[in-house]
Amino acid sequence: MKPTVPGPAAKEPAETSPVAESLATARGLQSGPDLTTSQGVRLPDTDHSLKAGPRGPTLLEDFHLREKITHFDHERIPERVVHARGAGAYGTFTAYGSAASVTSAGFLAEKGRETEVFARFSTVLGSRGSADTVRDVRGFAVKFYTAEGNFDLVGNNMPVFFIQDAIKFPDLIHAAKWHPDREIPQAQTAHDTFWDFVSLHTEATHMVLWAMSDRGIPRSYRTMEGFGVHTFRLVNVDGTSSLVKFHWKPVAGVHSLAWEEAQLTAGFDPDFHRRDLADSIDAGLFFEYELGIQVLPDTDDETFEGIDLLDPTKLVPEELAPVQPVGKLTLNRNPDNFHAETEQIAFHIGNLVPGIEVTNDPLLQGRLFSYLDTQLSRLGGPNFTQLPVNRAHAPVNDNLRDGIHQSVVHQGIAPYLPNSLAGADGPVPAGAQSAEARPGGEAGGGYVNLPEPVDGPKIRANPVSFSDHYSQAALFYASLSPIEQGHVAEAITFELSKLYEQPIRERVLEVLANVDTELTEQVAAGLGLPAPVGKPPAEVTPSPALAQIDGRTWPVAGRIVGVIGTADTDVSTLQRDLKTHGVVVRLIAPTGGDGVERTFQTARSVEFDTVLVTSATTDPRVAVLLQEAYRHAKPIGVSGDGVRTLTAAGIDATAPGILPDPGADQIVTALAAHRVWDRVPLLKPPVS
Ligand code: HDE
Repeated sequence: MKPTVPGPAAKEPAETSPVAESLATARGLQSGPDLTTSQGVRLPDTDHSLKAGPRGPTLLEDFHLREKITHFDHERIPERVVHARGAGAYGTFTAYGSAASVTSAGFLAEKGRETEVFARFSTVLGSRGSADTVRDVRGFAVKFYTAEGNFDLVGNNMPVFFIQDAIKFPDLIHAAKWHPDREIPQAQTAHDTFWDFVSLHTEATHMVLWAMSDRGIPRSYRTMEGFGVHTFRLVNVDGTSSLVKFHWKPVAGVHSLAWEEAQLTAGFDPDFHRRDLADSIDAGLFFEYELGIQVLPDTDDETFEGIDLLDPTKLVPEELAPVQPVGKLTLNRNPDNFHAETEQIAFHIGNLVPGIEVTNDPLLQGRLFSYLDTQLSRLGGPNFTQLPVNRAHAPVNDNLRDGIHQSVVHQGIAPYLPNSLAGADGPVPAGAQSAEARPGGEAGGGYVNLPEPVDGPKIRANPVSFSDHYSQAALFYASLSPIEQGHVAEAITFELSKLYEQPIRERVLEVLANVDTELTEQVAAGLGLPAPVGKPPAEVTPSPALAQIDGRTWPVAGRIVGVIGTADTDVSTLQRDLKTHGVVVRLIAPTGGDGVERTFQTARSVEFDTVLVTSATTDPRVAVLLQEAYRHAKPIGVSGDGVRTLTAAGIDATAPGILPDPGADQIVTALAAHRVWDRVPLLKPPVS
């Protein structure tokens, strides 16, 4: 049963869009009141196989049994080699028109133009069935079904990457995934091979700090930033190019789980993020992000303020190049079928449209090969672009033919160019010609690359600037708020504590010593090791935009308040008042009953952003729930006899963020700050 969540009614998708039409056709392919075989033969009995008498052997001639079992045997497809665990949704991207000066891509340039999208969020390391809340990088992949063809922005929730050259990707992933002998640990970086690799391969240092920061454990896909990571090249209608970095800015702000909360959630609700996405959309509490670009001059050296723009381990601080908003994405429709849509969607960084080009970033260059290639084995052949979720909205006429699972019935006899047998209006394309060459002379608008000169000796090498592995790691760490810095130290200490090999711990400390002395000392102290002395970069100018705890407040839609009471507690007024802010209220009582959504047995703190305790109980499960909420710096409201419950749990009712008799407004104000940051200094420091 779906939970009752407030909010405006979920919007029905516009049934007129091309994707909706192709999906509607796909949905309609199976209908009718009777069960049939896949050949359409009606079946009166699907519960008994055909046997020689009730006790006899099963007969080979039972075509229904054989078809049913055979199809079942082949229900699974290979999971993605990385990013296997994910969830997705459809949405609409609306352009502000502000990008018109830098790109001819219509879906960005034309003010008000709406483009349908599918977004898939993912973890990187875990298998399909792993938990959502593990510490990991999150994928943030968006397919824009534009009128000029599909454009895929296949990004992550962190702006840099572990490696500079695609050729290292198999090494990185072999080190980061489970150990090959026992296939453990699942969806974790807290193991020897990961830290072995990243401590030997120091260009990973910057990204490792991002992964160990709060960005590695987002509260929701709704509260994650997204980044294209690489530098792209945009070209406007005049043929002028700029270098750009893509950013997704969540309207709800950046918000993360506490580490203990993330670990508990992996057990209590491994589907935490995908459930949040699906339930929120069902409730009309849509996920929203602004797309922004940092625009940088396309100079010969492809460098900006000393930052090599082809190096994917480097970011450009927003203070040096502001992120300019160019449009808004609203995710507003759940897929109907996980396999058909979320599992079969095929992203490819080479899905580009006119006005958007790639650069020579060697990580990006290798990705251009990988994505198409991986779909061939994952989706079983070259015709995966015909699957409804992958189909372009723009007309497709590609002269590609045949292959496994071909579902187009091609017409004509001349799928080649040049030809003299296909008429201009015929089913076979006349060719990707310029406007002049087209019959009727209509605008060409095809994809034409900027004629960039390419020159250089054949060589396996990186630019010299790529050898700076520490200055931006230091920049990132120095830019975090003190609370976030503490979390980084705790996370690294936690992960290194899990290693078997002491020399790897020591080597990581030596790497950290080149980033920040205090961080190195904290981690070393937590591990009981001496802190090596390194040479952190002498000068770092912090970039405040990299901190996520910065005193700002955010919209609270989608947050959940748990009310601890009895089956008789009336939460209707609070529910009504908070509903206007998109906040969900759940009653937690000793046993089930009318309006009770969780019992003391089924409730756990991780499900709630705020807890309101209204009745007296000494139930130890409630004490644990409150203690966790307190430790995770969540606002806690107290009313009536609730104060006795709080005291029994050993919580000081005068501590920061304990709200006496809070009304909806106070709860909203507290939630808008994400957590009670003032309480953090009172909590026992885990690293000592
Ligand atoms: Fe990917 N990556 N990747 N990646 N990646 C895949 O494609 C690859 C990289 C990213 O929701 C695979 O269809 C190489 C950076 C996302 O379906 C595969 C390299 C970034 C997703 C692949 C990278 C990403 C993938 C696996 C180094 C952020 C999930 C299945 C050169 C900018 C997309 C698939 C989805 C998926 C290869 C590095 C993002 C194997 C070789 C950097 C979000 O093709």
